[in-house]
Parts: sequence; C-alpha cells; structure tokens
Amino acid sequence: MQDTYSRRNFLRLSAALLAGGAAVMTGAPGRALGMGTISGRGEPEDHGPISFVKGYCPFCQTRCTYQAQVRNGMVESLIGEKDNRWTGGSMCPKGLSMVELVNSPYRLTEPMLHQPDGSWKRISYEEALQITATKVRECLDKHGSKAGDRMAMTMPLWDCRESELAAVMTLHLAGCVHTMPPGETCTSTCANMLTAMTGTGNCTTTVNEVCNAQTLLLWGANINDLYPPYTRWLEKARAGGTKIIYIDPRKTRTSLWCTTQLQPLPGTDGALALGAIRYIFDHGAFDDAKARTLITDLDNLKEDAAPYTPEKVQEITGVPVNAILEVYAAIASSPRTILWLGGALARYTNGIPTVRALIFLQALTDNIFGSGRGILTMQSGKPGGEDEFVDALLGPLDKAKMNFRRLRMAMEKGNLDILFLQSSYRRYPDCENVRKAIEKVPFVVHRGCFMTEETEAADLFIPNVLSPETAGSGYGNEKQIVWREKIVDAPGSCVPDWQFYRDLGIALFGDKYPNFKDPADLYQKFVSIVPSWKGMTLDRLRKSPDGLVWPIYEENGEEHIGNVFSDGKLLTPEGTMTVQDRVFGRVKWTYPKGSPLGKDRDEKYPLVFTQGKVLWHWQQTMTNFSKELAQYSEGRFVSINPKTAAEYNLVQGEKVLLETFVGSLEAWVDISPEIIPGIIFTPSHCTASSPLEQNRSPHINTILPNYWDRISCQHNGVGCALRKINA
Ligand SMILES: Nc1nc2c(c(=O)[nH]1)N[C@H]1C(S)=C(S)[C@@H](COP(=O)(O)OP(=O)(O)OC[C@H]3O[C@@H](n4cnc5c(=O)[nH]c(N)nc54)[C@H](O)[C@@H]3O)O[C@H]1N2
Ligand SMILES: Nc1nc2c(c(=O)[nH]1)N[C@H]1C(S)=C(S)[C@@H](COP(=O)(O)OP(=O)(O)OC[C@H]3O[C@@H](n4cnc5c(=O)[nH]c(N)nc54)[C@H](O)[C@@H]3O)O[C@H]1N2
Ligand code: SF4
Ligand SMILES: [Mo]
Repeated sequence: MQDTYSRRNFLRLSAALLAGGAAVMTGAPGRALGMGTISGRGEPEDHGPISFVKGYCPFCQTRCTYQAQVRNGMVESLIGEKDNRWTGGSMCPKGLSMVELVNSPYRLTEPMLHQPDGSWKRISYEEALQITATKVRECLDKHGSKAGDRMAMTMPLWDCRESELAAVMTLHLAGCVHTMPPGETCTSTCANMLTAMTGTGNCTTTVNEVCNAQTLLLWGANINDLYPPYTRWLEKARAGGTKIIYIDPRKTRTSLWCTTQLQPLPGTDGALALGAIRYIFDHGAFDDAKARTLITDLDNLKEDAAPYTPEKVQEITGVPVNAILEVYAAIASSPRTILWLGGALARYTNGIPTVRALIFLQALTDNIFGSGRGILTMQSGKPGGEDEFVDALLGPLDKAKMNFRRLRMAMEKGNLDILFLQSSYRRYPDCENVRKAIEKVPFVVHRGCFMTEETEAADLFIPNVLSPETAGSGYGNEKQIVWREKIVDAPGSCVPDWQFYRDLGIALFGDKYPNFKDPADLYQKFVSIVPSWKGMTLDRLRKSPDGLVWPIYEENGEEHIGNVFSDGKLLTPEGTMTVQDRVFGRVKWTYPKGSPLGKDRDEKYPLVFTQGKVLWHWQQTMTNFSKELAQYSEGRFVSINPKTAAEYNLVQGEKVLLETFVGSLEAWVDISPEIIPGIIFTPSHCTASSPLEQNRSPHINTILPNYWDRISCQHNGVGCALRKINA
C-alpha cells in the first residue's frame, strides 16, 4: 500500500482536508470527519443550539486561535479565528484533529494503578491523589532538605500555562526545582545561544517583519510543512520582492516558496556560515566601526572564519562553489536580512558553534537592529515572569537545576524516588535505555491521554484533560499570550494539570500552597504580581482574537511588535557579544559526533542519518491516535536519492532495515531526487503503541545514540545503513 502512497502525493492532503472542513462547517451532525463510535458521551443529537467558544491549538507555537463550534456539549468543529493577525484565520490538520481526539474511543479516562503482575487496577481520582501525596510525604520525611533532589518532572504541561505554574509551585514547596523542559530535546541550543549573545532567548523580531526584509534566510527552517499558517508570510514577503534563501539537504514544501535553495550535507551548516563570514570580511561588505560596537573581539571572528574559503566550504558541504558564492553575494549585498534558525541546527552535536556562527553573521552584517532585520526561531516565545511570580509567592529556592543528562544518571543510580512523567520519554535519544532508567524509579506518575509507552512505564496513571476541556492561557512564537475558555467538559475522571497539582499542593502543604479557584483566578494573580504583565489583563486577552504580545508594563499600555531591541542595544549585560566565550570558547566548527562524513566514519554505517517532522503528525503522542490523520501517514519510510538506491540495489516500496550502531527498525524505501545522495531522511514520528497500523513502528529514538551537544539532545547526523531484508 505504502509505495502507492508517495510522499509527492501529499498535496492531496490539503484538498481532502478542505473537503473535510467544509463538511464540518456546514454543521453536519456527529462525527462529520468519519469516526465510528464516540466513547462515553452518546451520539449527539442532530439539532440543538450552536454556540461558539474561543480557544487555541495546544500543539505548535503558531498557536492558532479558533472558535469552537459546540452543540449538545460536544465540539463539532474548530474554525480558525479569521482576525488572527499571525495566522490569517488558518489552521493545520493537526490542530483540526483535536475534534476527533477529544471524542476518541482510545482515550483513557480513569486513574489506574499498576499491579505487581503488570495488570491495572482502576482507582478513583481521590485515591490517586492520596497515593501520590503519601509518596511525596514519605520522601520528604526520609530525606528532609535533600528530598527535593530525589524528585523530578518532565514537562511540558500542554494544556495551559496555569498548569505549569500550579505544578512548579507544588514542586517548589517540596524543595524541588528539577523540571525538564521539552526544549532540551528541541531548539534550546538556538534559544540559549541567542540569550548568551543578544540577551533574549526568543525571536528577536516578529514574523510580519519578513515582509520588510530584502533577504530571508530560512536556515533549516521548514516553515511551510511545520508552521503551515505562516505560509502566508512567505507568500506576502515574496510578493513584495523579498528574496527567500532556503538551506536544507532535502526539498520540502518550503522549497516551493523559496527563490534559492542550497542542499548542504547534514551537519555542515557551521562551515557554510563561517564561509559567509569570511566572504563578508574579504569583500569589506560590513561597517567595521559598527561591527566593533557589537562584537567585542571582531578580529577573533575573522581568524575563526579564515579557513573557510569557498573551495573548502564546497568540500565540506558538497554544494558547488558557484551556488555558494551566489548566496554569499546575496547576503553581502542585502541591506536588511532576517535569519530564521531551524530546529535542525540544534540537533547535531556541533549545534553550538553552528548557531553562534550564524548569529555572528547577522551581527557582522548589521542585521540585528531595526525593521526587516533580526532572528526568528522555531518553538520560541516563552515570556518571562514565571520565576518572578513563584519566588514572590514562595520565596526563592537557591538550588541548581539538573538537566536531563544528569537526571538520567540519577535514575540509573537509583537516586530518584519520584518522577512526574508529564511528557513522552521517547522524545529522548537512546530511549530504550531511558525507559530502563525510569524503571529504577520506585514511583512514576504519568499524566497522559492515551495508552502509550509512558503509561506502561508508570506506576500510577492519572488521566489528563485535552486542551478544549479547560480554560487557561498559552503562548506562541511571537510572544503572544492567548486565552482559551473551557469549551466542553472532560470525560470520566480526567482532570487538568492545574487541578491535580493544586490538589496535591494543598494535600501536602495546606495553607502554604497559594490556593486558586481556576486558571482565570491564577492568571489574575500572576498579572497583579509580575510587572511585565501588568497591561496584559484577562479582560483584554478575552477580547483579542489573537492575544497580546508580551511584555506590556502599563495598564492599557500598547503592544510592541517587530524588532525587540527598540533602543538599538543588545540586552546582554554588557550590550555586546564576544567571540572568545567564557564557556564555549572560539567558534570552532567540527563534524558532528558519529558523523560518517568526519573522523568517526565507520564503514558499516556510511549514510548520514537525518529526520524531521511531517505535516500530519504532532510529536510522539496524540496524533498517533488520530484516524483522520493516519489516512495521510506514510508510516515509517526512509527517503533516499536514486543514486543511493542504485548503490544499495533498492527499489521503491521495498522494506529495509534502517540500522545505526544502537539498533535497527524496518522502514519502506521512498526513492526521491529531492534528497541529496548519501543521506537518509525518516519522519521523527510513528511509535509502537499506536493503535493505527499506518503509525505503528518502533520510535525512531530507539535507534539513536545518547549524544548531546552541551545543551540540546535530539539526534541527527550519525552514521546509518540500509540493509536488505532476507538478502
Ligand atoms: N507537523 C508538525 N509541525 C511541527 C511539529 C510537529 O511535531 N509536527 N513540531 C513543532 C516543534 S516542537 C518544533 S521544534 C518545530 C521544528 O521545526 P523544524 O526545525 O523546521 O523541523 P525539523 O523537521 O525537525 O527539521 C527541519 C528541516 O531540517 C532539515 N535538516 C536536517 N538536517 C539538516 C542540516 O544539517 N542542515 C539544515 N540546514 N537542514 C537540515 C530537514 O530536512 C527538515 O526539513 O516544528 C514544529 N512544528
Ligand atoms: N528523534 C526525535 N526525537 C524528538 C524530536 C524529533 O524530531 N526526533 N522532536 C523533539 C522536539 S522538537 C520536541 S518539542 C519533543 C517533544 O516531545 P514531548 O514533549 O514528549 O511531546 P508530546 O508527544 O506532545 O507529549 C507531551 C505530553 O503531553 C500530553 N498532552 C498532550 N496534549 C495535552 C493536553 O492538552 N493537556 C495535557 N495535560 N496533556 C497533554 C501527551 O499525552 C504527552 O504525555 O520531542 C523531541 N524528540
Ligand atoms: S499550525 Fe500549529 S497551532 Fe496551528 S493548528 Fe497546526 S499545530 Fe495547531
Ligand atoms: Mo520542539
């Protein structure tokens, strides 16, 4: 089946979804998008009053807002908020699948306790709460002031910011600061380098500014597939004459929107960026005095870039010199350039020098300050204020936070007693061994929505609500805060995280826990305490179709959009950036660890491994359970160039073993000229626990090594092989 389902046919998806959307919007009753039975709620009646409730999608940070059409207590459809200035009212298939997921027959709706024989015992929410409180209390009694280091939580709590706050407050009172953000497996190398070099870890401008740039550099950022509603910004920018340069070893839908694409070998972007820096120096295409006000040791930058002649860059990246020079000339002559850092850059062990080189390139060419200039990232936008709020209420906790690498070691050594598993563990590379580490933790609580590998790994499962089932605030890539009302009731005993962690906080600490009634109550407390939120009142938020851009210091104050450096100064303590960094040293590019292109080459694994997200999936969990999306899923495929196929004697649609030194899994071959030779691409989604065959495959992190740069740990670039099955 799968070979007829070519990747190139996926444009069908848009047409089919449009058709589906139309059916829903005309008010077709019941499961207009094709689900069979609906668990626990009975069939909706054909007629009944329709109401519309505001909400936002919990998945990616495009953070689309919508009006949910509700009838008889059920969500019938989500209609993108037409006045949303960022999305223009569009949404993508993942977001729309929430209608199906909320009503999914696969949902787990009751707490369950794992029994010694592996079976599950159904228990009540009150019992689940008591069991958790007892375990935390035992840990506190036994370990006193050290107890906080024997507990941890993997985040996020997708449903709303108030859930995250409620949980952080409970942990804080238990003396625990160990929360693992998803960022550690995401784009945090970009966020951290931006913080170190510019003083802000978020995008330094807003997406509308791409229309004011002469050049937009999409550096590994697959906007059209992964932020579909932002396609309109590329379209607008192009119509206004912005040149869009896309850097990706693979052609994607984003390629359709760019003016030029370079397809470098994976993990070689740092060399390409350093080559650009050298070119700018060689051609004097910069303002020396200005550059020196930004970069304290400009001569070090020149020195670090010196080895990267166009010929050297060709040798490393595989891109022909003339194509490289064309892009360098465009960068050198562009008066206004916006750089969009893709997540791929953070997914090689050389992510730090790569991202640093790119930020220095923007600084050298005077593209940090002003309109049409700046740096955008993926999954950014987290506003400040959380620590301020928690510290103000509970007093500061003077403790260093573990990262996941240290947490994994603590679990392996038996030094962790309680894990609140709020995410997938499959998100971490080498996830089989992560699972083994988790097995050593005596008490693991998982809050999820479906029967997944995490549920299986837990001692106690307490079901979560899905986003339409609770009110609360969220944030998006533009640092916009959005508000959702509660749209429908949750089924069974599902409770939102804010409720569970508040109840746990009160059970453990009584009056010490800053009680709140609901997310609106907590939001209002937050706004009244944190100065940068003062103008972001709930009232304003409720009235806005797309939220409010943080920060607003004054009541009724104006939003500031566009470049964040409004007075032309970096937000670092010194107002400058430095090449010779105290922690990261000079900008020294090397091949990523395990890459077959560099010194780690192993003849057994000669191909370069790359992966990425695909349009019809969200991360590890939810969308694996959507039948609507599964129709478009191509399952575990592996894209290769026709030359690679010929070399390994592989044909379209054939099953192969995709192998790294960690392990192997089956995949079907998709031969495509759109990917460069010598590399493979496979979707990062699909998992063993999916009830839908199209999505079922061991998770990709079962075959990826536990390699990290110093900041983020999601893996690309290692050597891999394709082996014929039964050969
Ligand atoms: N459909 C969908 N959309 C999503 C998500 C999702 O799960 N599903 N997740 C959201 C999240 S959490 C994130 S962090 C973002 C991620 O957004 P991106 O960072 O854009 O996503 P990826 O798919 O991880 O990687 C993007 C591209 O990098 C390319 N690539 C691989 N190696 C290299 C390389 O060495 N150099 C360069 N220049 N490019 C390379 C891949 O071919 C891929 O097309 O997407 C968000 N949007
Ligand atoms: N190999 C590989 N690994 C990757 C990636 C990759 O591309 N390749 N991507 C990485 C990236 S960029 C990221 S961001 C991480 C993400 O990885 P995770 O953070 O694990 O993301 P999710 O799969 O969304 O799981 C989050 C949890 O939230 C729960 N949940 C979902 N919706 C709701 C809700 O509305 N309310 C509540 N309360 N809970 C909810 C889900 O059931 C699940 O338990 O994975 C990383 N890992
Ligand atoms: S683009 Fe992102 S926020 Fe918008 S509907 Fe899709 S997943 Fe949700
Ligand atoms: Mo991410």
